[in-house]
Amino acid sequence: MSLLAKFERYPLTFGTTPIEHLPRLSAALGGKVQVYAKRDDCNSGLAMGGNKLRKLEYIVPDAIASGADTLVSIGGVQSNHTRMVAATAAKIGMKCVVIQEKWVPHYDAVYDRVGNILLTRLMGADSRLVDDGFDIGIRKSWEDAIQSVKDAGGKPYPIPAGASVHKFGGLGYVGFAEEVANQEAELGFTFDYIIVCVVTGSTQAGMVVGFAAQGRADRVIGIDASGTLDQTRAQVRRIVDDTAALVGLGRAVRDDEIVINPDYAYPAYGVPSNETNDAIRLAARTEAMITDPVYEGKSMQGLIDLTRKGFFPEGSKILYAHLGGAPAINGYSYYYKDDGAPTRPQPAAISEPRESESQETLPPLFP
Ligand code: 5PA
Repeated sequence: MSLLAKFERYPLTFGTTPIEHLPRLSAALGGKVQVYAKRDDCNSGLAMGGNKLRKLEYIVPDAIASGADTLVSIGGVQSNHTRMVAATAAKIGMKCVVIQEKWVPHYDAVYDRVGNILLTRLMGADSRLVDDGFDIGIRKSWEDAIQSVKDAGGKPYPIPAGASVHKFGGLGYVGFAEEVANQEAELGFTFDYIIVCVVTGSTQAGMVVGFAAQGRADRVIGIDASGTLDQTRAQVRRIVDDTAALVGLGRAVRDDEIVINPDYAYPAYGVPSNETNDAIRLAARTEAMITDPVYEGKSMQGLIDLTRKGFFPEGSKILYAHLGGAPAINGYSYYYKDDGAPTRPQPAAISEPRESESQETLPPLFP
């Protein structure tokens, strides 16, 4: 029986997300492992969807029951989470205030006008830009926003960054783990590893609890994109414990069941390295799968690098959790302005193929 049976869920997504085989990406990485993606980036018709909606499905019933009229949340300027809170507010007929902090040392002329923040404004949220820097913790700017709603006679419902330290924030991704198990039964095989980007923690924490119930939490490899590993790890640990108690997992999750790899967060949260950009290009050019420079590009970089280093035993089936986030790439257009031109950058994984049979059978990408 589902660990989530006793919790109310307000549907914001289409339901079970597809698992897609990525044969051209697998071949470009040498063909020794097979890569699949679980497409949580395609999970909803609400403002381009993504991981936050799985979490918000378990938070909305509480928001409605509280009698609130305004959802109040926080993120960076190009936050996917604040976009999803704005979408949820529009869909359930509430108002929305979102604080957008200056989390990212990235300067692009239209960074605060396109992508996520454009959609957030379009959906009618009161989006407030503030100068504070990156921090996944509880923020004064957010508390001030909650107070400002009260001062104006409204009833706020607070949702923390990434919906992560909300009491129900971990539930959605417990459901992800159960969904994967059901899909594996249909597919006739099981995945050996799950790759997931981690920043505020509740996505991985929920998965860890869900997969712990199946005895394989340590197969969830978190790829840190925060660059503040200790804080992120501590937050994942806390959410795992709270969520495990909430769903009645029935045992403590050990520290070694929480796996977070810090190697791909450089140079900073929200700033892609050359390797991140190469990873984004490779996924785009082999599978037309769009990843972003802040989150999924970094977990894709981790997947690619770990595969090339031989971290995954030959024959492994790897499930890449695609959590959404593509709208932010519009704020990073300068990196890709020469792509597609004769002098365009070549992703290392394509321009310097490793020896492999399957690599040789690939059609040329840049004839
Ligand atoms: C985000 C988060 P967690 O925060 O649950 O660890 O998820 C990381 C993550 N992928 C992974 C995408 C596309 C994400 O948007 N985004 C935050 C945001 O404000 O958008 C919470 C940081």
